[in-house]
Amino acid sequence: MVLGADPEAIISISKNVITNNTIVGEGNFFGGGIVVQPTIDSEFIMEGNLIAGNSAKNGGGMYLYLVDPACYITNNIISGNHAELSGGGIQIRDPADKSFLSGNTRGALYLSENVAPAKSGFLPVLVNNTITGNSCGEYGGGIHNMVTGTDVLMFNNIIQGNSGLFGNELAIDESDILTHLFNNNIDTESIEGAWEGDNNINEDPGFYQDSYHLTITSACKDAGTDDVEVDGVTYDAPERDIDGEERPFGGDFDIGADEWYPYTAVVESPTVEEAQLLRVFPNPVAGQATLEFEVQQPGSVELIVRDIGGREVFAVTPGHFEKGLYQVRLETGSLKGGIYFCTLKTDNGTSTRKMVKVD
Ligand SMILES: [Ca+2]
Ligand SMILES: [Ca+2]
Repeated sequence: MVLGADPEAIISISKNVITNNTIVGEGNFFGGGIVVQPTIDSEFIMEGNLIAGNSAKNGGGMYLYLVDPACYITNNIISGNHAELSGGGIQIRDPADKSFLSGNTRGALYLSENVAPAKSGFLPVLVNNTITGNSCGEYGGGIHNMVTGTDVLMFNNIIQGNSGLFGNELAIDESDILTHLFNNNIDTESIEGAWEGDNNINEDPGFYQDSYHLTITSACKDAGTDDVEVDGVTYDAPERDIDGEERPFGGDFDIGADEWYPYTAVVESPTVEEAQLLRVFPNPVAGQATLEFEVQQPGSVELIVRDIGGREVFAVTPGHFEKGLYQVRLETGSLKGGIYFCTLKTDNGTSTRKMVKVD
């Protein structure tokens, strides 16, 4: 898509699902999932999108061409995209690079910006994205950064499990600009090109079975940062995660698109017609209990666990839940042995289950 807007406008692309698109042919094709090319220098925000399973010659997941480098890309999941050449997940590019015209090609997220420095003084920022399982045949399995006109900042991102010939996770072409990397989960040994930064980790992300929600033992929990300062400008991490949940939860910001909460949406639409409103398992329980419940109509949900004396020992505060099946994981290790009552309140009614804790 080509976006035209008032220079004062903010262009926003959010909460789209862009999957399984392919561009094929003999030409030099960019952006299997999405091509974004603003025509004038508006600020650009891209958040909460799922871009998966797309392919192209370059920029398998996404090709982004920015006139003004001020862009904020956050809470996106970019997974399983493929570029025949470079930028399996994302490619960031500068139109001054004539190779763009001569068929020299690049890979999955393809970000491009103009040679002119940002009027706003802001850098392109990638923060709290989950970029996994992308691949390409040349530069940058996860991200290929070809920008020459400005520094680029990446923090709190998971960039793991991508593969490319040069730079499995990240390839950086230009050594005259700086790619700033802070608090990412990335194997920095595998980066092709020059970068600077600190507090990056290289750990198994510890995903839940949906491959982007974090589990309770994930190394990404509380390993992010609330902001990063570059050249006197402070860049903030997003206030909410891909689920719309507030950041931070617990001690600090998490790395990736998900902020870990004790509950997780596990499927979007339940298929079990006669699903019980609330299930508790295992039961009896000694360690971690799972409380599973179905929300049949979008609305308010409250989950409370009380001991036999009626004292509240655990609660998920009332909040808006979309239709779906959810699981709450409850650590019962600190609870005394005995009988507990788990109560789910939804707009449709109340469901209570007995849970037996054994020491
Ligand atoms: Ca946290
Ligand atoms: Ca979350």
